[in-house]
Amino acid sequence: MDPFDPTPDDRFSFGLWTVGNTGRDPFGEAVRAPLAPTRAVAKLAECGAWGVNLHDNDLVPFGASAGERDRIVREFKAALAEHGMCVPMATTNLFSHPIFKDGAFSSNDPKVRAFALRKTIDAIDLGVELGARIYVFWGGREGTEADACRDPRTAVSRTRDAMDFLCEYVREQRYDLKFALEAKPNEPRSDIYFPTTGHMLHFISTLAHPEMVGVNPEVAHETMAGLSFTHGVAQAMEAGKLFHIDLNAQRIGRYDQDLRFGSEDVRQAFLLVRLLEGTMGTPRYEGPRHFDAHAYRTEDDAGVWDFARGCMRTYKILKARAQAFDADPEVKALVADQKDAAIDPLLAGYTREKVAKLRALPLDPAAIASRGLGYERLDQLMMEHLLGVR
Ligand code: DIG
Ligand code: MN
Ligand code: MN
Repeated sequence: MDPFDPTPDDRFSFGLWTVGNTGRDPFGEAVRAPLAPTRAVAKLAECGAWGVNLHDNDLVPFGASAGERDRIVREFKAALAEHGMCVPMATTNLFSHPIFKDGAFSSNDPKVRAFALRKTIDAIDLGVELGARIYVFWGGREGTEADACRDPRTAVSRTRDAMDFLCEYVREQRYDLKFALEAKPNEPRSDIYFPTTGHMLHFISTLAHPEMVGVNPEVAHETMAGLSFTHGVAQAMEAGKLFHIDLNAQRIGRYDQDLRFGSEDVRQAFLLVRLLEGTMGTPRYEGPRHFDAHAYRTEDDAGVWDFARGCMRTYKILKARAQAFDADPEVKALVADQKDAAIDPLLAGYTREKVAKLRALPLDPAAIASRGLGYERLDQLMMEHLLGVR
């Protein structure tokens, strides 16, 4: 067996909309035929994926009758059972239909906000019926071009009202479901509210049930904002709020490319996998490894599955490289925690005595500053592990 072949233990998942992306873009029509959800399940299972995610309308067309919905769900469940696939995450499409052209929860029109709430409640029911335990909110249309249209504080308060309402719905239904909020700075709106994972982490702290809500950071979105994705994910992990993650690749300064995982900034992809897999001996991320990405527009159907296999294979190669890197004795020596029995106790847990001791410490700034840190050697070692020569 190829060590980089995916297994269900890797918990790799894809959205129906990812492998089902038909290649339509603002400048061209679809280049691939639509992919039936049941075929997506079969093909993803064949590739070695563990789970498949969906927006409500990826599976049940907008406006479908109740009978049509039940038939589609029955067929989809049969495909999941036949291929041993699960549905780890579900979400609502609150961005495609023109009704959402000025947002959903933050819209100025109460009828739009009501429609968005109702659509989300129905989509939550669908996700739970399919076994989802995580529910993502991506507010792709929650934003502005003409910023004078509303006080941005109103957008925040309307979104909080909606999230608190939906948390209460999940509690009353006794659903075993957590919410994960996904940030993006812009596109399709000129500015999107809650533009980064950091904004989301604060927003969660203002909710009625913050314990039910975490984040779903995406590589491309934080990169579009010019931020370190790994640092944002680390802060979410440290706060116990990394409930889900959208893995892909992105070149800074461009539209949301949603490229195959690891296909752009390999160093950052390596450092992200090292963080998620805890190869430093630190706590690892236990949630789904979800690829929110799609194949190049140049690709045919076969290319779509090359894309899916490439996402998972690159993740597993980087995991093996990170394991080797953190097992390297020279690396261990360079990143080892510096311990100082006299100073460490003074650095947390304020007391007046500690102030006096800090003031009495014989610290020589010039001598301390003169120490080299060996980061050039460390980073070269990382490059050599990455390039497979060590
Ligand atoms: C875009 O990055 C968003 C939508 O694809 C979806 O709502 C969410 C789920 O991962 N990501
Ligand atoms: Mn994206
Ligand atoms: Mn995403």
